[in-house]
Amino acid sequence: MNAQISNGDTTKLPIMTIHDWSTGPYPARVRIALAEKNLQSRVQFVSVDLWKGEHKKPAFLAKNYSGTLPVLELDDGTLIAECTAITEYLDALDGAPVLTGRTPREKGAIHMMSKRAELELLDAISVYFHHATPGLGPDVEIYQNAEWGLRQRDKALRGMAYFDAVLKQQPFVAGAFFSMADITLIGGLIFAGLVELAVPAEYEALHAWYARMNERPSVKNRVTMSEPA
Ligand SMILES: N[C@@H](CCC(=O)N[C@@H](CS)C(=O)NCC(=O)O)C(=O)O
Repeated sequence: MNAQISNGDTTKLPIMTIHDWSTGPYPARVRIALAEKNLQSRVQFVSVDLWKGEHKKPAFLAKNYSGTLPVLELDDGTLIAECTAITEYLDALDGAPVLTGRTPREKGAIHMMSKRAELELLDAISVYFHHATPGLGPDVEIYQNAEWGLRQRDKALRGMAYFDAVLKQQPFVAGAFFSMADITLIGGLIFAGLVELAVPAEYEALHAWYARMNERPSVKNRVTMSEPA
C-alpha cells in the first residue's frame, strides 16, 4: 500500500485504526499528534481495557508483542506500535504542521528531546506507577519492585528540573516551534497528574509551558476525540 499522500489532501487517506485507551498518557501522545495533523476523521478507535488487562491477552499481544498501547493498524493490516514510530508515520503522510522536523538538524534535535522526555520523565513515571503504586491492580501487576519504582519517581522529579531549565531558554522543548518532543513531555505531565506527582511550584517555566500546551485544542480534546460526535 502506498498511503503517502500529498497535496495536503488527507481526506483520501484510507481509514486507520488506533487501538488505545482514551485516558492513557501514551495514547494521548498519538491523539494529540492526530489532532495537530488534522487527521482525526481518518481514524477509528478500538478501546483496549487496560484495567481489565486486555493488553496482556493473546489477542492483543498478537498485535503488539510489547503488550502496550497505542497501536496503529493500517488498512492493509500493517501494525505500528511505539508512539514515536506512530507519530513519525503520521507525520510522513502529509505536510504542515511538521511534528518530527524538516531538516536533518531539526529531526535530530526533536528525536533527542523526545527520547529524553521519555527516558527522564514519562517512562520513569510509568515505572513508578507500575511498581510503587497499585498500578493496574494485582491481576495485571504480576511483578512489582517498589524500591525501583520510587527511584524512578525521583528520576522523574530530576527530569522535571531539567525540562524547566530547557524551557527557561526556549519556548518549546526542542527549540522554536511545537514538535513531537513537546507531545512526549505533555504525555509525561499527564501521567504525573494521574499519579499525583506534583510538578514543584518553583519550576515556573515548566508550569507556564504546560499551561500553554493545555490551551491547544489537540491537548484539550484528546480524551473526547474517540467519542461519537
Ligand atoms: N514505549 C511505548 C510505551 C507504551 C505504554 O507504556 N503504554 C501504556 C498505556 S498508557 C500501557 O500500555 N501500559 C500498560 C502496561 O504497561 O501494562 C510507547 O511509546 O508506545
